[in-house]
Amino acid sequence: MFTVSAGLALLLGAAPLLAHAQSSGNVSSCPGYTLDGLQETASGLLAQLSLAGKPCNAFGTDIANLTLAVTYETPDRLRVLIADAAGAQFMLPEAYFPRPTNETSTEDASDLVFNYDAQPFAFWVSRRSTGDVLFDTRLVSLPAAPTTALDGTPLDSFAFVFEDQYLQLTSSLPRDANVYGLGEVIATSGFRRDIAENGTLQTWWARDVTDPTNENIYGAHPVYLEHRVDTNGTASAAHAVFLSSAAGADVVLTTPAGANASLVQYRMLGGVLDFYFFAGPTPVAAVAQYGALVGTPAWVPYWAFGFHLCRWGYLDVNETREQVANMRAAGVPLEVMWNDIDMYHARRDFTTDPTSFPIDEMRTFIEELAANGQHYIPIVDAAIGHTANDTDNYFPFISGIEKNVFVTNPDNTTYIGQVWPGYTVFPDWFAPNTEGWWGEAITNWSDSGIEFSGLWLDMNEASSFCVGSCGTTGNLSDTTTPVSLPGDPGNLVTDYPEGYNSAIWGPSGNITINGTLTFGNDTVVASSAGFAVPDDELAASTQFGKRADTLRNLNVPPYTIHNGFGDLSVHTIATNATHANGFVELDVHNLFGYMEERTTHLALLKNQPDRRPFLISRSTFPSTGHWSGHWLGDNFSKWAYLRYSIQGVLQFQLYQIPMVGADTCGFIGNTDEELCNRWMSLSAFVPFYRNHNQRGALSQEPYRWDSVAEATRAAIAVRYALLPYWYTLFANASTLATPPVRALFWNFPDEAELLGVDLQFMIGDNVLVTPVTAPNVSNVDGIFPGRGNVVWRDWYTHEIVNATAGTNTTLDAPLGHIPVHIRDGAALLLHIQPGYTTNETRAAPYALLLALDGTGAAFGNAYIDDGVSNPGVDGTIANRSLTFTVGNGTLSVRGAGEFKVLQPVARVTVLGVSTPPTNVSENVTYEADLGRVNITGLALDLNEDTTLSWA
Ligand code: MIG
Repeated sequence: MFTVSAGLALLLGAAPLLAHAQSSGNVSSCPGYTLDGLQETASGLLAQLSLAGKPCNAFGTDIANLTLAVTYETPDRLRVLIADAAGAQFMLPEAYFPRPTNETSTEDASDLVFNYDAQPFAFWVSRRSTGDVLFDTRLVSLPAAPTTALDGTPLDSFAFVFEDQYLQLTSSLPRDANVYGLGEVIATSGFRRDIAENGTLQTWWARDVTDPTNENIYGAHPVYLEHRVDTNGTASAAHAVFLSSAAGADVVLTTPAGANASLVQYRMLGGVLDFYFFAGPTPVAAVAQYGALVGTPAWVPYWAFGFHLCRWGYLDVNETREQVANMRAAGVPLEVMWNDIDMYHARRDFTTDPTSFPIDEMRTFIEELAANGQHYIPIVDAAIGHTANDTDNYFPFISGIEKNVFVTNPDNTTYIGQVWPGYTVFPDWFAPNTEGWWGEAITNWSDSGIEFSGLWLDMNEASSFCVGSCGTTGNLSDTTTPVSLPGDPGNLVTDYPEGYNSAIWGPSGNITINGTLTFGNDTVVASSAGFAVPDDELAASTQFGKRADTLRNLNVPPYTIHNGFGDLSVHTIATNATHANGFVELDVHNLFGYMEERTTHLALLKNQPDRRPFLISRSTFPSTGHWSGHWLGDNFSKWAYLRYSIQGVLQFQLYQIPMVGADTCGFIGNTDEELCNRWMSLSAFVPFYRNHNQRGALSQEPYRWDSVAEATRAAIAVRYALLPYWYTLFANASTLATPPVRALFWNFPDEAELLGVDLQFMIGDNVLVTPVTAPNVSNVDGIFPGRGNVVWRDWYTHEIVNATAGTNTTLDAPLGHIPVHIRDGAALLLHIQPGYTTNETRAAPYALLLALDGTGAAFGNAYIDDGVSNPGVDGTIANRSLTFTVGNGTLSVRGAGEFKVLQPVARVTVLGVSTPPTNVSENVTYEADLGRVNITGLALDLNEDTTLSWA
């Protein structure tokens, strides 16, 4: 079972491996644990667990003594921590994570109940109100292990195993359980994870890879939401389970042959088992309870909800500036212009190329943007270029060396990898000087002329092109093959969307990029044979002086997780690299992106304490949302990836990183007019709305095709009208942790037919989006939740949808039109007149859309502030919170808060009115066919409480 790849074994030699415990690879003989010494505490219990027999040493060394700590932290959150008694295993360092402090509750107050068997030790968590068992390591309903093979890996045994390099814990679940999360992943099964016999084998190991399906990608999120609906469809309950661990891991979801239950099995490469259970019982509540633990999402500036334009391959400032002008000329709103690594000098962070992006011109360009109410975001790569010689005066590298801020080798020399600048070093976010050094580099860049409004954090898995270390200074592996970038001669982008037909959509040649990449003083190689890894034992012995008991194999952990790249050090930092605090890369690999996001957010805040930092980052981890948003990475210009983008957005709502979106129109390969048209329409209803393209692919800015420009203008008009609603949902996220975008069943939890729906989604409680996700069609099927008890009205026409309850309805959706519907009972505050920028949009008055329910009632609320000031972690800024309540033909507006709202409500539209208003006039009209009352010419002051009647 334990194999080392031939090449790697050769490089490592036999010696280091012999120093480690012999692994049996046989989990089925593991003895389990016995619980004793139980003590009840005010908020739970403490106990010891001792190994119940001969160590099996399956994938490392069994740890004989464990501690169990059960804490009822709040009425809806239960923590179950199983850790080694010695405290030598890696635990997430609390100092770096936003966590509630000292929250304790009691068992009596909780709907979750912890239960256990002492011998062999097993535990289960049940729901007091229903008696439902939510999580259960007794595995009573599973066939005797070992059982079926899954994806080629044996599902070895269900034993509870706690070793220095392998933890295994299995819980049974209801047969065919509805499980969501456990990514980051692009699952071909959809948002709902596949739990059939050959269900899911998900790996957690952050990886820079062009989006594969069903494999580990950029981030690791060991959290799932499980939803149960009884067969009558009358009762439902959701809960969530979070394993707070950064360990590389596999997690398995399957229904073993012959079992009347399904299971989830965790296989962790180390650390401790730190589980949190969240009681729900609604999906939204369960997600919010998770957010209350890992930290509420960062406040998003108002402008960040505008449209963002980016590509790899805007080769100079003029080409970048031209996009801004072309967008303006086409009348397609552009809020934020981005640059990729093309802007850099010698591919180095915090530089601009003196020829193609002269700093003075950049300063002027960014000032022009600002003068027009627009913004600028540049890229920041994770790796820092290594200087070539003593005269190479690259300050971020030189000062970083002085300040000891880089990841090291086990012998304390600087760890060297390779990325776009050639040889590179990597910030060690755990080192004490890193935050100051990083903040200084950022400030210097901004002060020099790159006055950005936000930053784009890329390559932070972290990506590196050698397999592990490239060697040490003076002894670097040979550089032979220069990297050929997409778009370079010989590397043209020739792929098109499924079903692309040049006869219909017109010819499109391949673009050759003019201008070659030179790599400064280094030549970049695509990969390297060099794997100069010093003896990992050294690294092990530096861990806080821990691990005197055992030596871990840091290079090749005995259990092989199913990393898509195979060995763990491929395309990233070697697992034996060393960080401050004695942390080794093996333990903190999945935290690299998270720590960069946290450090960058704090650095920006330090420079400008009053302004909300805005970050979009690639590699994420639980709590990322507190500091940063996320884009879904390197997708393909394919219809399949347009569809996958929806499950991606939904996943990240669950992960509490709600500011998320895909590379619209697709990143890799050429897009086409139809795909780009539909995708620009879809992404207008997704929080982070950015069109981004690969170097060398056909240009895909929305103005390139008339139909795409038109579709984009139409979709943005809706998006910008809805901005007060979006902004309120995000304010709720930042204060209450409720997710802005919802899977349909999150809002309608009793309707089992919605459990697998992931091509439609909702914005908050009230807006249903039904995008077209396939080529060559002019209609789309969608389900309208509520089983006939909800009236859905078309956003554009206000007509009531004639929907069939509980099943699909076919809607007209010609190219350029995206169906959007409003739930009855909604009162939505809108911008009356979408402008070119969000500033212009906010400078016009508001409108209210009141969609009455069957009783003539509607309700809504809105949160308004200046859109940029930073309320801080727990603080508030001047704001105004409004409620809109409608009944008996009267709207009542109530407000609280001191923020002065400059714009009045100029128009109120009421839908669902069956009796004509009493005072019809020029400003009060009634359309009987729509049941619509239109009240115009108003100036309702939102700083005062008011009422308005039409009955
Ligand atoms: O290895 O900076 O995901 O958005 O355009 C490619 C160039 C590096 C990967 C990012 C992509 C970006 C690209 N980067």
